[in-house]
Amino acid sequence: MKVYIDGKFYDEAKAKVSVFDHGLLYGDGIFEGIRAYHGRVFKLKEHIDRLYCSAKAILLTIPMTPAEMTKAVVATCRKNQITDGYIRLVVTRGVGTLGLNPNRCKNPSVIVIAGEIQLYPQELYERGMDIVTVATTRNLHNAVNPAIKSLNYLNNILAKIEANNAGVEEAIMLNADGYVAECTGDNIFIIKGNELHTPPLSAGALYGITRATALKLGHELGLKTGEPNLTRYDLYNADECFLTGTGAEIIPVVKIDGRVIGTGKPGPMSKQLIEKYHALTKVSGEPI
Ligand code: PXG
Repeated sequence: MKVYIDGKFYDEAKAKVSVFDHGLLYGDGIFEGIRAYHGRVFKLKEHIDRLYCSAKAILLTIPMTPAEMTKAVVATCRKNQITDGYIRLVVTRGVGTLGLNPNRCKNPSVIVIAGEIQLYPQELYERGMDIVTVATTRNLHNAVNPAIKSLNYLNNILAKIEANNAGVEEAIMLNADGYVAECTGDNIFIIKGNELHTPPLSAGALYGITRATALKLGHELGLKTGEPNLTRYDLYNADECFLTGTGAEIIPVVKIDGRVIGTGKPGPMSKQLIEKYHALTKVSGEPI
C-alpha cells in the first residue's frame, strides 16, 4: 500500500508522522471516512466539503484547494488500484511545540490512506442489529461540536467501549438533554407508519452524508421525512429502525435496550432503502 502524505507517496512501513504532530499530541485535526465502489469515489464532493467545514470550525487552513484535495484522493486510489475500498482522509494541525498552542504549528499535514473496509458482519444486515443506549453523553455543541469530524474521537470511543462491554456492536448516545443524538459512528433513523425520522443536527448528530442520502431516498419512496427531537420511547415504539454511515451503509436495527423493534426482523421499508442505496453506489461517484 502507498500512503499519500503532503504531496508524496510512501510505502506503508514508511508512512509516518512526527511524535510532535498535534494530531497525535492533542487530537488536533480533522478527518473523513470515504468509500469507493465500482471504480468511483462515492459522494466525494460532499466529503471534501465537510472536511473544509470541519477545518474552518477549528481555524485550520488546509494547505491545498478542494480541487487539489479531490485530485489527491483520486490519485491515491489510482496508485493503490482501488476499485472498491475505504479512503481515510486526515488533516492534522502539524508539527509544533509541546504546548497546545496551535499557532506554533506552521504546516498542517494532509494524509490519504486508501485500503480495505472493515464491515459489520454480513449476518447483521440480514438479521438486524441489537444495540443499547449508553451512559456516555454526546459532546456538547459548546465543547467539541459533534458536527466537527475531529481527530478527537474519545467521546465516541468511550461509548463504543460501553457497547462492547454490553456485547453489542453499536451504542446510542443521548445529548445532555436526554434526546437521542446518534451512534458512535453512525446516524440513527426510525420509521413509524409513513414517517421517516432522524434526530435533528441540533440534537448532536454529525451532518452524515449517508444520513442526507437516506432522507432523500426515503422521500423518493413516498415516506414523509422529518427531523424532530427523539427520545428512547420513540425508538422503542418505532415500526422500523436503521443506522446509516459511510462504513455501515444502511443497517437494520431490531432490538434496542432489550426492546424488540417492530416485528423483530429488518422491516420492509428499511430493505427497500438498502436496495436503493446499493443501486446508487453502483452508478454514481467521482471516477478513479
Ligand atoms: N456519526 C458519527 C459520529 C460518525 O463518525 C457518522 C455519524 C456517519 O456519517 P457519514 O457521513 O459517514 O454518513 C459517522 C461516520 C470508521 C468510520 O472508520 C467512521 C465513520 C465513517 C466511515 C468510517 O470507523 N463515521
